Amino acid sequence: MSTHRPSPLRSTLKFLRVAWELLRWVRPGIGWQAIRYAWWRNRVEARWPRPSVDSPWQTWGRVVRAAPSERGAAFTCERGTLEILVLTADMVRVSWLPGPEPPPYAIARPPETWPAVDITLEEDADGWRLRTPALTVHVHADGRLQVFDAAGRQVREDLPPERNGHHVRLPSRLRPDEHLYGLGERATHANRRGGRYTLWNRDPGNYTWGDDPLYLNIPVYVGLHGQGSYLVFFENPYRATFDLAAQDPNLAVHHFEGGLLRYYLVVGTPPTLLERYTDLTGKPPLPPLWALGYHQSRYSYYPEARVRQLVDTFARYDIPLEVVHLDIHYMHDYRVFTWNRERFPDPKRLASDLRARGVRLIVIVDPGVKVDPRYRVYREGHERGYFCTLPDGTEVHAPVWPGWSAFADFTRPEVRKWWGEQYAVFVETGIAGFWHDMNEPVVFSAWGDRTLPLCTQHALEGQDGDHAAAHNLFGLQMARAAYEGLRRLAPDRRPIIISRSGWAGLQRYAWNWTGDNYSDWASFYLSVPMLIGLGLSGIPFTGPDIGGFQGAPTPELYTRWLQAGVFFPFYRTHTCIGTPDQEPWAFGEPYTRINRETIRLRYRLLAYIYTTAWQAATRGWPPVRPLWWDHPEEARLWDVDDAFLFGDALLVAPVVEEGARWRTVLLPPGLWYDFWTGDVYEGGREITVDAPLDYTPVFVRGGHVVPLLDPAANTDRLSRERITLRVYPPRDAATVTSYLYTDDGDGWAYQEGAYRVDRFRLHREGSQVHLTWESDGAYPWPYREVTCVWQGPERVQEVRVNGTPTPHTHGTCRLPGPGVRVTWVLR
Ligand code: MIG
Repeated sequence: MSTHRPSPLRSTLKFLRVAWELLRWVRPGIGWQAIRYAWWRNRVEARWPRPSVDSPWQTWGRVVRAAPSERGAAFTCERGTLEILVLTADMVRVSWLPGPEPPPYAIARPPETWPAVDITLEEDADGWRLRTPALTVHVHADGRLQVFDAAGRQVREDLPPERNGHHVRLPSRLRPDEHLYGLGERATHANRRGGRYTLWNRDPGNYTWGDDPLYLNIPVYVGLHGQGSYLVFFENPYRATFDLAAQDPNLAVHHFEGGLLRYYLVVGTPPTLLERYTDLTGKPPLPPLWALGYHQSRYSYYPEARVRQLVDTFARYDIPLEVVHLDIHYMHDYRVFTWNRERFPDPKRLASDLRARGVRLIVIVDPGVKVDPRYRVYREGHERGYFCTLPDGTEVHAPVWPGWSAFADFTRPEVRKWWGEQYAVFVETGIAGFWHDMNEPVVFSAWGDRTLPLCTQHALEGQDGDHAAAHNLFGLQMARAAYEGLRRLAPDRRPIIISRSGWAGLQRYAWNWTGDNYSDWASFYLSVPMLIGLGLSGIPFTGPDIGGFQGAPTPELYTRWLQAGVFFPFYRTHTCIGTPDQEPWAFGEPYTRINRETIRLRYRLLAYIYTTAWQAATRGWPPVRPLWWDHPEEARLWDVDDAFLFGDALLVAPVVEEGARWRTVLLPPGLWYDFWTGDVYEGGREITVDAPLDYTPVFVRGGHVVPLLDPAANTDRLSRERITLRVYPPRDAATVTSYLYTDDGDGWAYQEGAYRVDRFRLHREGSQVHLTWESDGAYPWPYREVTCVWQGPERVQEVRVNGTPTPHTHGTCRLPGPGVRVTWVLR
């Protein structure tokens, strides 16, 4: 059987590392708990074993007949049924029955609610063809499926699936040039082809290139080749192994250790794929604006005086700061939903004092509830029977930070409701957001898989199942419990939860961060393909620990990482316990000065970044995108791991090499401007640019308007006094549209129309460049002063605003506001 087994040497090293951590930082007793737990877990797993799998693999046999169904077709096979459901013209759902219905957690929109699609079913000598206006599924008599786009190009080919007991596997044929992206969080190249991946949420300890799996696995990927692109999502949360041409160079084998073989296939361009996938699994809610600011964290800032001092120091250095994170030491003995009153005697006061200075607090929340009858949360959960049990009803206890702990069964609605209510203590205290850690779930186990016993029972919304069925859903349902609780507790605010683990659909409730990386250049580099992969898996809001978690970054590494992080949706420095200081000023000059300017750049870009968040919320498009996002036909871009697009207009080329003061960048086709120097480049080729320590190369796509805020001072960082519109003229007559989304920055009034979208359309006509500025929505234009900065290389002879010549300097002028038409007359 092909499950992932770490080598004995590796597990021993891991054990020693965990034991060392425990001895050093927790209390000696917990090392014994980890040994006792592992021993107990082995015993209970032996007592309630998983069903064995030893029959030979069997296909579904031949397809013998087909019949149209309500919105698709059912194909009767010798040993089961293939059911194809058409959800949209470009998305079908394929189910190989029999098999247990998956728990209802990933899908945000049930099949019967999608508008009807025109479909036809035809039979010929070669099998059956199910056609929609956008695709054709060709079902062969042996159970093979070919999927074609509207132009008749084959985009995907699935071979006959097989089953063995409760295991199922699907082999798919890959084209020689096919590239595969996604699978959630992966410590590898953005193109996952050639690897073998396990889908089982896991705390790897610290990780680097090649470690697999990590905390957040999602069985979704985008396939890209010369004939087109598609997305496939397997709605099956069981542990799985995806061999993406690791063994056979042209075969992907998807093996699930249980559950129904059901998958969704979408055919289209990359933006459509993500839009459809998030129509299916849900769009992320629009985050509050403040969450896009700069976050400072460490394991852990305490006591209160140190937190205050931290905020003072940011102010003293005049470095913008939005959020401080409190790690596990704020709790009383690691009891979740409590405060250590010696370290934090008056958290409410602390929160309001910081708030008065424009700084918010986010606290960590772990799922393990300390087993202690005198502790209210445990007592309540225990008395109501809300914690996970074994088949005989015994509560499952496992050691985590608080020692022996119990784990709520988040797959029950009443348990989620109860858990969600616990956040009241923090909401009343003025805590702004929550950081969900350890929710794979991970437990301290001296050997074996560091999670709950597989025979742990979960309700799964009444379907009932064990931990093999529910493990990958634990973090997702914990995030849901918190999100739904916060919507009730603070109905006027947009919840912020940052979750380490999760599954398909996590984006509906939470952001993510990429866990315990290292403070080295390789891990910095790795953060780029990781974010690209998460974005293509439907998780747009994520970011790595800037500067690295384990170890100490060199000043240069920290500075470079912070520069790249300006363009990561979640922008947070975080570091482990026992590491040296990792604040933006901790490395002395010239780094402090550079880091200050870097974080200010984040704030200057905030209106643009907020607009990328709005695109994520409305279209499902990740802010961090691969270079091929709008040029999937450009094969040269398919393997780029060290650059990315950020929103519609920007291309970011981080400096991921120590000592480098220049780098090469492969530009996608089109016209590109250097954000810093204004130099103009024709894309579709590789260029070499300067990359001084002061900044990271960034490019702007020709035809775009980039809004920059102009915070007068740190304290004024979210001010809407002044805005600059940088105009990057296009090369030709084709009109390019740029968007700027604005609303209150928090709350839900935007859903009642209190938002605005400003659209800037640029096009060139002979020796003139025209900008039209139109707007939608009821929210008033908030900026008092608008400056329009001409970024073209051409000399400007005259600028006309609504036809009237206007004073300008090299094309740069003041604008009255929305609704204007501007013309630059070039020399
Ligand atoms: O076992 O809460 O990934 O960000 O600082 C370590 C302490 C537990 C792991 C998280 C990390 C956090 C740390 N946690």
